[in-house]
Amino acid sequence: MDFTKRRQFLKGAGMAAAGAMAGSALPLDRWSRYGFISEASAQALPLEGKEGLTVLGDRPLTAETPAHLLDDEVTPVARHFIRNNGIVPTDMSPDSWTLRIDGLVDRPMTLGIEELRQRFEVVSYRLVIECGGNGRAGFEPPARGNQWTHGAVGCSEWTGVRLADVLKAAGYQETAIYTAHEGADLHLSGTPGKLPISRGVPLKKALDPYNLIAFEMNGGPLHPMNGAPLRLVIPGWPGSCSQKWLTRIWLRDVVHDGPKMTGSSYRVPPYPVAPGEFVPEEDMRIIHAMPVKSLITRPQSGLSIDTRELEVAGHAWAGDTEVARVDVSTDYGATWQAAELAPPHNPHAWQRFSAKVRFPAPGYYQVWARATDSNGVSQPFTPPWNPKGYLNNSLHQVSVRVV
Ligand SMILES: Nc1nc2c(c(=O)[nH]1)N[C@H]1C(S)=C(S)[C@@H](COP(=O)(O)O)O[C@H]1N2
Ligand SMILES: [Mo]
Repeated sequence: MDFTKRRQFLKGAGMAAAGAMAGSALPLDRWSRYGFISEASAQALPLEGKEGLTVLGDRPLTAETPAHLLDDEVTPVARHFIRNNGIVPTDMSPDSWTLRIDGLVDRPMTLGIEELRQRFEVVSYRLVIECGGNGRAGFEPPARGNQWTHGAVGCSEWTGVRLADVLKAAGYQETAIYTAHEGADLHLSGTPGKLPISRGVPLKKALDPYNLIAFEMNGGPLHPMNGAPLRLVIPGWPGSCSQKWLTRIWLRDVVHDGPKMTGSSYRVPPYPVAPGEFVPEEDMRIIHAMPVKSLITRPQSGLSIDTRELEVAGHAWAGDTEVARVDVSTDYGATWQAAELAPPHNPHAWQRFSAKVRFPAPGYYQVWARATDSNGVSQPFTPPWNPKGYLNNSLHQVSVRVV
């Protein structure tokens, strides 16, 4: 992190430069005014502690990470993307935070963060969170919504308690089939009590032992824009299932129908459609596991090199399953070469791949990567078009000029 630049930046924004610099204790009171501050500082404030992100929008704040800044095996807090749907809560203090577990449970509970730590086993996992709309910018004709390119994805190390353990302790009932998640952020209209987003997952997925109710990110506090002080992490499914600023989980005997669960939100047609084709809303189906995908994080696209050999590297992940292989091509898919592929650090972590490629002659090249999951399903060459522009897992490519 370039501290000098950041200090100047903060001065420019008319703010004290102390405090957040150390990077450990984030000054929550300063962040928390987001949503109630002038437009000039609206962009600057929430991005404190973030580095190199591309802001797509500021109301709500959405920011993605350029592919070459996602090279780390564990995504640094500063480089984890931000997808807000509403106005960030004003109070994120961990000491007074409570989580309510209710609905179809035998023992409804209200738990503080310290209580969660005491009562349940605390575990740390590296877990991929990817926005369901990541890659939307690649659709033609364009799909409305945030025009994410490749960087609405991250794999940080999350520490917390297992969602499954908490649901078991609450005694989920036989009739419960779906979770419903609520957070403390507010609808953009500012209407008190109106939620911007409340999603859920089938109980079967909720009981996956790798879902966390997380209170730490990479061994420190959660970043305010990533859901401090408490969030869900439901890896492998659209990021929207991972409720930030988590206040309540209730169990239901119907498919949850909260904001962004219904209509065409996070839904795709169950059959392939032509680009631009109209799909009736009642045909749209809720997205479950995310498809197999890979991202080239090295080299940065646009590189010029004066050697014939180059190390290509990145990550691959595959929703609820594992990546079995990654192949790379430097000739538009005419020939392929197997990359080295590491096993995941734990289930639902992304997997590192790398390959040494050779360029036969000077010129312009595209390097492509293509991952295949353990079911033998590979990434498509062309984004499978759908009305809301979800699940673009087509091949990532970077360009290289050999001089
Ligand atoms: N309370 C709340 N939780 C939320 C959201 C939100 O707007 N409010 N956005 C969701 C979406 S759409 C995504 S992709 C992820 C993004 O997590 P991140 O911002 O920490 O990267 O958070 C999810 N959880
Ligand atoms: Mo998302």
